[in-house]
Amino acid sequence: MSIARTRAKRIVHVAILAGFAVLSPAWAAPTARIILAEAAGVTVSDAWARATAGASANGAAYVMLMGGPLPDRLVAVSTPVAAAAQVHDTVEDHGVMRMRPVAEVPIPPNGMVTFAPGGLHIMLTGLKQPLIADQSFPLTLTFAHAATVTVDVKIRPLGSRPGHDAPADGSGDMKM
Ligand SMILES: [Cu+2]
Repeated sequence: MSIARTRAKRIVHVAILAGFAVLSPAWAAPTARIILAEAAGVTVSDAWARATAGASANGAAYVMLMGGPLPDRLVAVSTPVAAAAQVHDTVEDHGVMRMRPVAEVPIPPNGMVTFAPGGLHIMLTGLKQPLIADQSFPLTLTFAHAATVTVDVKIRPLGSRPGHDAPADGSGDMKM
């Protein structure tokens, strides 16, 4: 009974998304933002990372997630350029900014989740190659419901700030 209901809900979900895709092609988006990939129900855009200095073993990547009509969750990230990729958040602990792993990132319906320096980021540990400005690398995002999607992460020069549409977080010297 419950399995049948879940399947029925999933079919409706897919049908709604298919209709949405037909009515709202990416080129009709009102903003100038480059849509890198549109998973079923979750849109991933503005994927970027800072170039790494020297032989740094770690890096960080940032994305913008736009929720679809139903709630979803980002449950895993991976990339061939690092031994491990994991979502981290940045929290203040007695005046000290610390990073902590985040198992899942909730994506509210039609809500936007912005990864940015000083906040949510995708920690890349054990980099297998330096991240060189103006190059890019693939990043795969796995969601609880939406289809898995792989986006191209643009590497920006060291010290670059988030895109114009990301909030200024005043994180100053935060590197991750
Ligand atoms: Cu981190």
